[in-house]
Amino acid sequence: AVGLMTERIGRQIISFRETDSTNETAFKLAEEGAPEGTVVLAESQRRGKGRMGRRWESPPGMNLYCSIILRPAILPLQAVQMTFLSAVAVARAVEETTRLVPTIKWPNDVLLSGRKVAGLLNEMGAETEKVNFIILGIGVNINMDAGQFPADLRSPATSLRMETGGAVDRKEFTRALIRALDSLYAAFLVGDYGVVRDEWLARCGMIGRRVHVSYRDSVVAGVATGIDDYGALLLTLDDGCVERVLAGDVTLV
Ligand code: BT5
Repeated sequence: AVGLMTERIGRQIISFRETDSTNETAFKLAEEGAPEGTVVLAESQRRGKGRMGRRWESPPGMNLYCSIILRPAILPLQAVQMTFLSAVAVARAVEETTRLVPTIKWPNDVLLSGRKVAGLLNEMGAETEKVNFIILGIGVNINMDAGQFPADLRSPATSLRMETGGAVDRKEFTRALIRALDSLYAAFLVGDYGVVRDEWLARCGMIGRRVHVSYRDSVVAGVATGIDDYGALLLTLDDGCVERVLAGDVTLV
């Protein structure tokens, strides 16, 4: 399909009625040489993916499932900056289309009223020291109703419609998201990652708060004080030491 009049992202948009996972489709297209900025959209996913083998609920006709191919000249270590970029873009698009003010939860959630409205799953095709491509995977619950979530997600998850009380135009949201991604990515490419980081920190609901981070069998407790350029959450422990947390699930305590 013909794309939007953006600089890079969305100049080519490929839409599917159904895929296993837009991330997997985009990954294959990227390996076959699809250009930077290609956007893969699907009406539904048979096996929408979350992190660590988890599932992303992807019913047809009401939400946004999209994956974007980027080819930034960065080190694999810096790839996580792209997750922050996509979180900020989702937050901007939510604000623009609904006037609601979302918060970001490290590392990859966007929340409304403390409930997850969007999830991000970025994947990378890389050699040892070089990123070949990055897939930004973005799932946003747009018009899903409470009853359409599996029972265990009814309280931790939400949708734009559940928060605003009215249907939200999916096309309009998608356009707002792509424009936000395009402009943040343009800033990123000219060396302005600081813009992304500062807006991410301003929108992050947990900076300055006491949190628990659990990863596999261990839990670390401390005050979330920031993020570094490699995506780590900076946690000030009770003894004053700063710990860099690279992965895990955070809860406010
Ligand atoms: C994520 O993982 O939040 C990443 C989700 C990324 C989804 C997009 S959709 C387009 C692209 N293609 C893909 O295949 N994936 C990406 P994680 O932090 O691991 O959270 C997953 C957990 O969120 C699940 O275990 C559930 O508890 C919960 N969950 C599942 N579906 C949800 C939904 N639709 N809304 C809110 N929460 C959900």
